[in-house]
Amino acid sequence: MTNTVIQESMPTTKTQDLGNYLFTTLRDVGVQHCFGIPGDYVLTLFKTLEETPGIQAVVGTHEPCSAFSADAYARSKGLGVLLLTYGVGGFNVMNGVACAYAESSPLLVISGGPPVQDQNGQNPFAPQAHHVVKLGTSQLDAFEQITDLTLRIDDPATAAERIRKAIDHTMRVKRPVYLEIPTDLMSAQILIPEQITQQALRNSKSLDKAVELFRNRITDSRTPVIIAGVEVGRFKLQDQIRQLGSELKIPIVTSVLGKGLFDETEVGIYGMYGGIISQSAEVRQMVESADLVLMIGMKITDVNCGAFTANLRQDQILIAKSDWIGDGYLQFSEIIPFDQFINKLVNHLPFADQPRDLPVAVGMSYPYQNTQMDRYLDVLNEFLTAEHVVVADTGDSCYGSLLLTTQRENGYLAPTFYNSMGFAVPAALGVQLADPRCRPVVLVGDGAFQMTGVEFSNLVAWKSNAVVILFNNNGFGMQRIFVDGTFNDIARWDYTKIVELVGGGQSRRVSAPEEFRSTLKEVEQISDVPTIIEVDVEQGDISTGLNLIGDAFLREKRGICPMSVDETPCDYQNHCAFCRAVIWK
Ligand SMILES: Cc1ncc(C[n+]2csc(CCOP(=O)(O)OP(=O)(O)O)c2C)c(N)n1
Ligand SMILES: [Mg+2]
Repeated sequence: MTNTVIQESMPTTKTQDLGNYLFTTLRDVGVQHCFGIPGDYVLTLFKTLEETPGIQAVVGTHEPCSAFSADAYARSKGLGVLLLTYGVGGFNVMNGVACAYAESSPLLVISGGPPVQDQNGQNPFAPQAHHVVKLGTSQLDAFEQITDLTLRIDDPATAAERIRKAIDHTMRVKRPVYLEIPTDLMSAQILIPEQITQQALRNSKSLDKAVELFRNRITDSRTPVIIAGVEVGRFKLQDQIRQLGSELKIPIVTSVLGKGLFDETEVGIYGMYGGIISQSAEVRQMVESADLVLMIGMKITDVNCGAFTANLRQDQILIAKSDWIGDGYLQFSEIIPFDQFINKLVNHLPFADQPRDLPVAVGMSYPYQNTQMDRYLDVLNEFLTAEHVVVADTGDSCYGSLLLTTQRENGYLAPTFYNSMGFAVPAALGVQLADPRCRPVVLVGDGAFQMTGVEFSNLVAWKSNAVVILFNNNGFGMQRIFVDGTFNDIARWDYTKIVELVGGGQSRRVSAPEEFRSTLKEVEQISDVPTIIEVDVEQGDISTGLNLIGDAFLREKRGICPMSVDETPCDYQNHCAFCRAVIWK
């Protein structure tokens, strides 16, 4: 039997306003906020949204901000929604949607579009509508490159089914989907089938074989380790992975992109592994010496392998992720749904008596005290509790904070793979609206803050208690370690004045770790408004985390093996990292 998706639809009986159907369906799957900026191509939908109870619009300061907010919301809630006007709105979010694609975030992009009859109009006398760049199809075509599926509504008879398909697909594949709704159909009465798109997955022989392979290899292993990757969070499989770890006595670490999937102080969780950027030398040693490494939901990216320093052999590895279930050599030929596979594996527990014991906890606290950034991060580490989600922007904020110990499930959020600047301040809004019980701790550089920091305005408007920590090192610090020049200098702003500009929040400025500690103590007590703390960092000072990964990347860029410290080829002769050996060969 094959693993086909069967879609069925039943005869239609009733009709409903399109917008009303769209927003009530979204609300029924748990979406309470839609992010975006109105424009005349989408105003009708914004009005319907306003009139629909239980779901509301969050209007950003700039569409790129809305995209990051919706991405963060999607990662936390399981579905995020962008609502945009055509052209100016659509093209403005493309970087954020690309980020969501790269980082496997279930983001539904809904854009208004030109009326149906205008879309492919060849009439030379028809005036071209504003915001339409080339053709009425251009925006949809562009989104094909950065989404998993593009759909346009063109008929009231099939509109409901397409809306349902767009929502289901986004939630199933955990990637962005683009849905375009022409202005002339936005308030159309659409036909609602009694039952739409039922999906059934048949059992598959490959699924059973894959479970058997994993079971046998785990049973034979004496020192297995699980690396839990980002997809474990997207598919919300943390409990299943915990169960695997505890019943089979297998220590669990996360990958770099999976950082924060678990409370990092939890029993059975041993921190983050990523070659040179591992949370401690002991974590690295434990993973690299394991006789079986179960990579579960882990993307194979340069950052995830610690810039090619992850020292794992192909024969050590078993892989289970959405596009590959198998070992380091062979993938099962049929696509097996990742979550179905994990659930089936867990349902067979325990496989046999496990003679193993979990290792004792390994050192994980922030281990470096070398630089000013290290000392700031060390102070921050003292303050992190089960309430905090660390939201890190690209730059030293991200690479430095990888070595923090977060104490909450889903306690770390960053664009660690796609690495877009400008993510963190808007993402803090998204993650807190998705989960009002969390308190975001935003780490952002001065450069990234200049891109989207004005979204602090919405943190104020939505009464967030986020703490925005802005590391001001006078420019693009991370770029300086690769190639420096005046292009890495940026204008010096008085960042604390943002609270005057937007009319709310509190601000502080500190210039030494001790002062940072007393300020954090004070800010802990501020519960009703966001705070921004500008932290002075000497130009050129970077954290040990950034130094380690930056150095490995620098070697790779120069064609030197990142694994060999003395610049001679390593034992593996340019096949040093598992990612190169296994996936890229
Ligand atoms: C949108 C975007 N533009 C450019 C870059 C390239 N880039 C990566 S890090 C960086 C500098 C970041 O500066 P800042 O936010 O101040 O953080 P720092 O490196 O100083 O810690 C730049 C320009 C990027 N990653 N994303
Ligand atoms: Mg900077």
